[in-house]
Amino acid sequence: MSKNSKKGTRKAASRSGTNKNPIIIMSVILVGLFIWIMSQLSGPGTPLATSNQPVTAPVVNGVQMLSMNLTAAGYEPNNITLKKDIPVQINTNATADAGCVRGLMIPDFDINKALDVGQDSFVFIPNKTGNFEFSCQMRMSTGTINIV
Ligand SMILES: [Cu+2]
Repeated sequence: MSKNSKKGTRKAASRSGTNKNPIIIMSVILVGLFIWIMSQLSGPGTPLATSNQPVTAPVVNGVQMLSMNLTAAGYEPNNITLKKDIPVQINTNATADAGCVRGLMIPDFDINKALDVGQDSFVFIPNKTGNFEFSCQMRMSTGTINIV
């Protein structure tokens, strides 16, 4: 009896020593699984609020017409291709929560607008070619105008 119980405690002691490895392996698997789940949640499959696809403006009665949504997420579209020397009318539609995105600066064309909630518009002549940035006054939300 006493021999058996001694054997039993020795076995238990040696087992608890080897039990450390499965615990470490389990922790590594759990941490790995957690990292994988987090990467799936914030992966490249998540759709963006604003599109980066270049948008062109159709010419109507000699004016390039472009519709632009102003929201808390920024300018949509925010990548615009225009033709040089043809006047552009930007028709804006701003949500009530658009905040500073209702401000629109194009410094290269001396444009600094404060646009109304709902519909508003402004016109300018893109008289030089190149890539130009537009943004809110604090430059938190930005976009690109490519004039060709
Ligand atoms: Cu801003």
